[in-house]
Parts: sequence; C-alpha cells; structure tokens
Amino acid sequence: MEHYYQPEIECASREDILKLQNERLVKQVKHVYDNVPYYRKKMEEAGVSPEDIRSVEDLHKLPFITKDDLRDAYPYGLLAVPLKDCVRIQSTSGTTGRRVVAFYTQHDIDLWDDCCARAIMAAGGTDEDVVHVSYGYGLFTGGPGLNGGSHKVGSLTLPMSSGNTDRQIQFMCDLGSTILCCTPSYAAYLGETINEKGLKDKIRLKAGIFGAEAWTEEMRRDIEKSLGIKAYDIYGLTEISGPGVSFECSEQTGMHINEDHFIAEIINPKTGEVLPEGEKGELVFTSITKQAFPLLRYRTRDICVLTRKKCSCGRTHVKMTKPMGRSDDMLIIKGVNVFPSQIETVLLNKGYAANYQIIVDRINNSDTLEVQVEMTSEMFSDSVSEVSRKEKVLVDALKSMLGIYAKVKLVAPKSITRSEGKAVRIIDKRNLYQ
Ligand code: DLL
Repeated sequence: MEHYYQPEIECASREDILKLQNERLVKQVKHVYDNVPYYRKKMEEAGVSPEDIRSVEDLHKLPFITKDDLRDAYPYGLLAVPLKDCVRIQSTSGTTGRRVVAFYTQHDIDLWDDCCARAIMAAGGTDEDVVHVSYGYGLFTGGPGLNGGSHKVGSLTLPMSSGNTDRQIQFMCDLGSTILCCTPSYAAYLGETINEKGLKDKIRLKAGIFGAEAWTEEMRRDIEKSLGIKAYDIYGLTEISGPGVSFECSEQTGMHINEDHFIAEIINPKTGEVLPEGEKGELVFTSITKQAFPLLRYRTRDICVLTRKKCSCGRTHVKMTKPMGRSDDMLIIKGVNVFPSQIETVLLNKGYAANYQIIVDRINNSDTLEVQVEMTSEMFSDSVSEVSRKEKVLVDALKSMLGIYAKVKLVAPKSITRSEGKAVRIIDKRNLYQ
C-alpha cells in the first residue's frame, strides 16, 4: 500500500525546517530578482538587494506584493521562467476586476500535488479510498489540486467537478465514494439532498475535505451529522498554488501550513508591521519552492492567527486558524465591523441551516442590513405571528452579536439559490469599492 504521508518533513524539528527555509528563501529571492524585472524594480525601490536576504529573519526587509501588483503585471509580468517551461495556467474565482492568473511548471504541479496529497492523508486517505472531487475543474484550482493529490496518494479518483447533484449522489452510491472534496456549502447541500432522498444508508463516505470559503464550527457539525463523516478544513489560494497551502489533521484545531514550501507571517494590515505568534492579523506568504510564479511576501488579506503549540498528530508545521474574515471584505455597516461568519454563527446556533443571504444597502445616507434566512421545513406551516416572533428572536440575537440592528426576513425553504461552488452570501448594494 502506498503512503504519501511525509513524516521526515511534516514532523521535522523546528531547526531542520528553518534550515531548509533559509536555504530555499535565499535561492528563491535570487531567482526572482534575476528573472522578474517587475520584482527587481520593486526591490530596488525598497532599497533591498538579494544579498540582504540571508535567512528568514531578513524576510521583513522585502516589500509586500499585493493583488494590485498581480493585476498591474497581468498576464506575464511576474513570470519567472520562459513561457515554454510552463505547463499549466489556473485563475482565481474573483468576479470583479481583472482575474489573477498563475503559472506552473511541471515541478510546481508536482509540489502542489504533494501538498494536496498530504491533506488527503491527514484526513485518513489511503490508496484504498475512492476520492470524490466535486470542486470545480477548469481555471479554479479546487478540482485540479485535489485530483492531483488523490493520484499521488494512489486513491481511486472520481473527477466529478461541480453540478448535477443527482448524478453526484448516484455515483457516490454506485462507486462507494469514501472521501468527498468540495466547498462546505456544496457539502451541506449534498447532505440535505441525500437525506431528503432517504439515501444516507447507501453512501459510504467517511471523510470530507472542505475549503475555498469561510465556514464555521457549527456548519462543520451540521455537515458531519448530515453526511455521517468527519469534516476537515483545507485552505489555499491560487496566487500561492491552490488548495493544500494548509490543511487540518486529526486534531482539527487549525490547519498545518506546508512550511517546506511556504513561509507564513502575520502582519498588522494597517501598518504592515510583523506581529508575534498568537496575534491576530493578516496572513502573508512567501513561496520558496515554486519556479514559474513565485510570490514573495504576498498579502492574502485573510485574517487569522498562527500557533506553534505541539500538535497531537506529530506534525510540527505551524498551524493557522480558520480565516476569521478578510482585511478587505469585512463589512463596515454604520461604522461597525461585521464579519459574515458572526451572522452565520447566530443562525446556526438558532437551529437554521446555512442557507442565508446578507443584503447591505444605503438608504438616505444610512446603512441598512438585512439577513434573509430560509425557514426549516417544519416552520413552513407556522402562523404569520409565529414567523414574526421567530424573526424577532433572530433580530435580538444578531443585535447582541453584532451590536447593530439587522432586519431579518424568514423566507420559504429552498428559495435561496443553491451554490455548486462558493456560495454568494453577501449582496452589498452600496458598491463602495467601485
Ligand atoms: O479557493 C483554493 C482552494 C480550493 C482552497 C479548494 C481550498 C479548497 P481562490 O479561488 O484563489 O483559491 O480563493 C482564495 O479563498 O484567500 C480565502 O479568502 C478563501 N479560502 C480558501 N480556503 C479557505 C478556507 C481557492 N478553508 C481565497 N476557509 C483565500 C476560509 C478560505 N476561506
């Protein structure tokens, strides 16, 4: 039986990891400086040369790179190898502005597959599993990433892609899928549909690897219950490779970052100052092994905390919490910072499923917040006054969580459009960023 778990790296001592990171960082900075004029200019402007970077301790001397830089340099401006050496392009799922494209050599694909293979192994995957990949294939990294990881593990891989829920469920039953990979919102929808069809006894799923969007612990419990599985989080972003930058292990208390490939920092998003371990801030990655599209100090805009507490799984790589929001998409409503995950926590705590929409508007120069949430099927026969009472309960709970008033509208079950990819939860009609 083939095993892809790499204990010599994943469980290496901090000293060994640092040694590896130092060597790789020095090499990577030189590679980038020599081959990417855009970077060379940025480094020169910041008054830093490759010789100034001798170890991870010098990382802070390098300038940050942001999505704006990626857009400026679109499409080939950050490429660090000749185009003929690239074998793949992937792209972010962003819907506004210019898309971000990332390039991969075969070496980059191999390393990315390694990272996803580690994630599958950490969720208990082996070559005896049937890995059902319902992330989208194509430009989005979800499908190709988990597909490649599953091949490395030697599992039987079902490249389902997203959509056609009936067919997903039929294949799941007929082929005995054991590990499901998709967004948490699609996992919740699959669970809901499987239970409605009375097919829970016919599925053999044991684990799920869910990521690409924010999801709460409450949602994890819901999915675990409805599908009868253990649900693992996986994180990543196209700019840095795709899924598998970090992943959960059996302890499920954060995601191990593949530190042999990516150096993580937490910074104060306002000042750019590097924060000590345990402090909440914006996650920044430096990719130290990629050839085609190596980013140094890329600002992810994801807010989280890093911890080096000993993990019971034996892995020593630093852990990140689930992203707690984004430094750029946090909603500011009536001057109050609102994270959509806070609203989701309230809804799930009150017994609703994660089928909701947040509508933000500005009327007569005043911000409004409305939360539309689907009633459960039991509630659908409630009287009008009972529905109003339940709405009031949610209004109060949201007020106490957020500190501001949110109008709540209970809507009919299944009336909010289901997502086969990332759910569209926020409709911000204010268009503040245009
Ligand atoms: O979402 C890569 C991915 C695919 C990750 C499949 C996991 C599974 P992008 O489309 O470039 O890449 O979006 C990256 O999505 O900066 C986060 O804000 C968010 N994100 C990704 N994973 C998680 C997660 C893929 N587990 C952006 N929890 C990132 C919360 C996540 N947010």
